[in-house]
Amino acid sequence: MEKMKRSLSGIKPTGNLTLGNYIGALRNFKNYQDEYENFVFIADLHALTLPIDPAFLRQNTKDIVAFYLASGLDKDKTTIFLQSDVSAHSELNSILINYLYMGELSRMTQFKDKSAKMNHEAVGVGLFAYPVLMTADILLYNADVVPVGEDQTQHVELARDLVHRFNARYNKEVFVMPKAVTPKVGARIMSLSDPTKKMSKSDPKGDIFLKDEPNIIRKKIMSAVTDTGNEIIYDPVNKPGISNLLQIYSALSDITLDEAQSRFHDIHQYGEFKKIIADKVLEEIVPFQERFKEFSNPKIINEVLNQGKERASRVASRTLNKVKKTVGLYVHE
Ligand code: ATP
Ligand code: LTN
Repeated sequence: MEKMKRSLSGIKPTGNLTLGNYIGALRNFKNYQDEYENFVFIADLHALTLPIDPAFLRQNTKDIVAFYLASGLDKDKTTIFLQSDVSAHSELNSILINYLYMGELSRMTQFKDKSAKMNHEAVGVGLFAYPVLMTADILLYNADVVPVGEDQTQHVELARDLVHRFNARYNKEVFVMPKAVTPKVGARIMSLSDPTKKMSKSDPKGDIFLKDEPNIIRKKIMSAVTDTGNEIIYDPVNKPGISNLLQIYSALSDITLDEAQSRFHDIHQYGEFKKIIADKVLEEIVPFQERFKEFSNPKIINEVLNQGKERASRVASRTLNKVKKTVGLYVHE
């Protein structure tokens, strides 16, 4: 029998999840739980790469577990776990950090964007080495596919470079080559108040949070920045605001941008257009929020994480041992 392919992804608990996280990543994870061995985790160690309040981090972590369950992930089909619960992530990180280069890490867009806002002398080593840990996350599970939003594809490319380098150096296929998979529409949802910037949970600009009350969500959509004119067309350069709303509609309706655009052919008022977008978002998010509330229960969360920890640790320690042996670390019984 052919070996089942593996999928792995994660979200870091740095803040309240946005509609961007939902469309670009979260809602796609469940697509892999029937035909793939699916691993979905909370990248809590990654959340430490910038200063964060401990209580906030803990709350975000619990929320993400409930969000995962609310999105349709089933704990018996998907291994849902906490990165810090599986020590192999940190151990493989300590090994792989020697196989990636300062030059390539300093070219990472996420690092450049985040460190640009800081005093150069005080940029944390963890922020710089972020993609090394992410590479360890992916390679430990021999993931074939990594479903992510567009901003993470560069990190997955780096993981691919490392696989080439590592396998060539030891002349054997130690690691499986991973591939980033982004959604056809909605891989980069923009801010509603500034559609030239990415919607982001740690740098919110009037963005939609998955925990927002429905009336707030509607208000935010109705006051989204739009463009001059009155035509509803997809033109991200000249009409970034309208194009972003079309992306949201198209992704949530599972239709192409062309189809979405043609549905609005006869609408020439942005207010009317925005109302339809708001209805679409609420139609999806309101039931999702209800499920989220049901799953936000410490008993359920602990049970999911305990089961996930056990399954993930088993898979990860196998890979870690293989790597240790490959590089010459002495593995004994
Ligand atoms: P931060 O602001 O802390 O950097 P973030 O909002 O960018 O966080 P991440 O935890 O980095 O979120 O991302 C989780 C997943 O959501 C990733 O797969 C990422 O690509 C995706 N994602 C994040 N923002 C967007 C967006 N605006 N549109 C589509 N996908 C997104
Ligand atoms: N860097 C990712 C979170 C993340 C991740 C991963 C995603 C950490 N490790 C491994 C996919 C695979 C982010 O969303 N910012």
